[in-house]
Amino acid sequence: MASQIEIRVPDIGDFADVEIVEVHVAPGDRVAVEDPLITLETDKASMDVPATSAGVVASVAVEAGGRVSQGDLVCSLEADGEAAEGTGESAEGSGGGDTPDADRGGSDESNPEDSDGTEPREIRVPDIGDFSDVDVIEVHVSVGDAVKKEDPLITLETDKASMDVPATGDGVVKSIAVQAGGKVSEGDLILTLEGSGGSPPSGAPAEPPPRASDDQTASPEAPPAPKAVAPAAKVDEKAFSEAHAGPSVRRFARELGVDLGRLQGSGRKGRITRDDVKAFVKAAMTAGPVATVVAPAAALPKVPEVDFSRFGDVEAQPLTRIQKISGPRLHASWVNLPHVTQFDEADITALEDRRKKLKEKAAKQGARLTPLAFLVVACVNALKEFPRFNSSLDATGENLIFKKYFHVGFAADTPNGLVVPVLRDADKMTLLEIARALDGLSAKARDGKLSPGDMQGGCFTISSLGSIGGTAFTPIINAPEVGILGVSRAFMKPVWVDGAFVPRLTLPLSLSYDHRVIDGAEAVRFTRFLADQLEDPDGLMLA
Ligand code: CAO
Repeated sequence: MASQIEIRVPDIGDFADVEIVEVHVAPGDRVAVEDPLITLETDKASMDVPATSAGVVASVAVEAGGRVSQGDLVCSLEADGEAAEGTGESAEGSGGGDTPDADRGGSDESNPEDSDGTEPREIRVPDIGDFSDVDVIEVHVSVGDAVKKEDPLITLETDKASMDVPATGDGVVKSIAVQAGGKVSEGDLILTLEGSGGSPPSGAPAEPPPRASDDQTASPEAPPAPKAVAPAAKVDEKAFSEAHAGPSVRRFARELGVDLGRLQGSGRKGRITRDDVKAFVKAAMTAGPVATVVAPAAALPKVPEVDFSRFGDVEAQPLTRIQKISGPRLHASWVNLPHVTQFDEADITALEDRRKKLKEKAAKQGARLTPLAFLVVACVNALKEFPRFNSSLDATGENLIFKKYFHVGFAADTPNGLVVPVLRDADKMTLLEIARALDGLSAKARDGKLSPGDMQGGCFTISSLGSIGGTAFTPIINAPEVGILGVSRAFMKPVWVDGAFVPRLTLPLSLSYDHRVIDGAEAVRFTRFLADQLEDPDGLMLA
């Protein structure tokens, strides 16, 4: 039989008037035993008040932002069956072992009165309620660090609460007895402090080291914004422990593999709520435009390691320097950008006639005229016609940056690996200037003499395998560019014209594009435009 019970704030140590930072339930919600009802936060700890009985919430007596003390009504519950034993459901209840004694979150120094400030003082784990063997998730100090009263020394986390153990006085850390990943109980030694902290020993930093949250912006692995990435990516434990969230939200995030350090809270003072975690997971699952270029590779299943020598003779060769650089970039683009490849064909019969006629003349002027030079001109015209192809997503993934310049990169095969030199301001060059620049940069690439500047600033890339062969391929976008044109070998194709097949020289085009930025219809318009350009050499050269 269901019976209505009142759930009240249990014993929360010496605290009174504690802030409610989150209310997790609403009337009508079904809760199970131990489900968090509200989260309280003091300046030292945050804690959940859990349901001590399963049932349906009849009414909620508190709201986020409000304050409560021991015995205050949290909610009434239509409890399933007999009301649970436990005491948290009434004013007399103690709240069982769920409540860290946050007032004592401050650390105990042994005999502080006796200390003259120069004797080493032991700092031990204070009263942490009924908990024992609690996880140390972070140690904030190192030997030699000067700490001030109230500086956090370590962070402890149970499945119900996380709490800092702060220094209760100034001093310099002489030795540390705990480590992250270890477990502690009340009374365990944390560290010894000596001196009053006024002057740290030589070599010691004058200030405590920055916390993880301070140096996030400097870390390429943990950009401050946008915060949404794959939820299963490796969790940055430091950032996780620093995140402003209550125990139940932490537990929820742990269950889903979400790195709280990557979320921005929508709650008061930036607090991360359960809804923030849900929204984060949803964004990651739908791979929306907020997904960032943060490699989720850590979450990918691994390729099995094989000892090839078990099956025959082998020889190991290290990757070249260029391969070591380009490999991760290609991988980053492959896993972060939703690639689609649009195939098309251009009739280049007339263009090839024209090129052959011009080739010798061009050679006399120091230019080797290959189809690639014409492709650069056609691509510049297409980029002008379809400016989204000449754009990039900004770091937030919410804005497109349109480039008003036309720097075209081209993939070059070199003995050391793939490089992409860039033709700057290709729109301001004549066909012969483009041909000469392509040749000059290709020679530099082959000789390994490209400077970093020769490979920067590209807006769009052409990868031409036409001199080698192939019929089509799916090039990987040179991110943060949004498109790349693959070109395969031109071939003779019988085309039905006016009642008869006629041979036409046909150039296969393979355009890969970032589907977050470009729609399929726009992509095929782009390749059609390119084909039209290449099919009209006069127009192309006039342009
Ligand atoms: N179809 C048929 N023939 C083609 C062609 C095509 N699509 N493209 C070029 N050719 C011909 C050229 O016309 C030239 O013949 P002629 O001397 O008779 O004119 C011949 O092939 C050799 O051209 P090339 O390769 O010397 O010059 P290019 O301008 O076509 O290419 C460069 C220059 C640097 C792009 C090329 O040497 C190269 O490195 N290509 C490989 C790019 C690559 O690896 N892409 C893959 C990247 S992803 O892994």
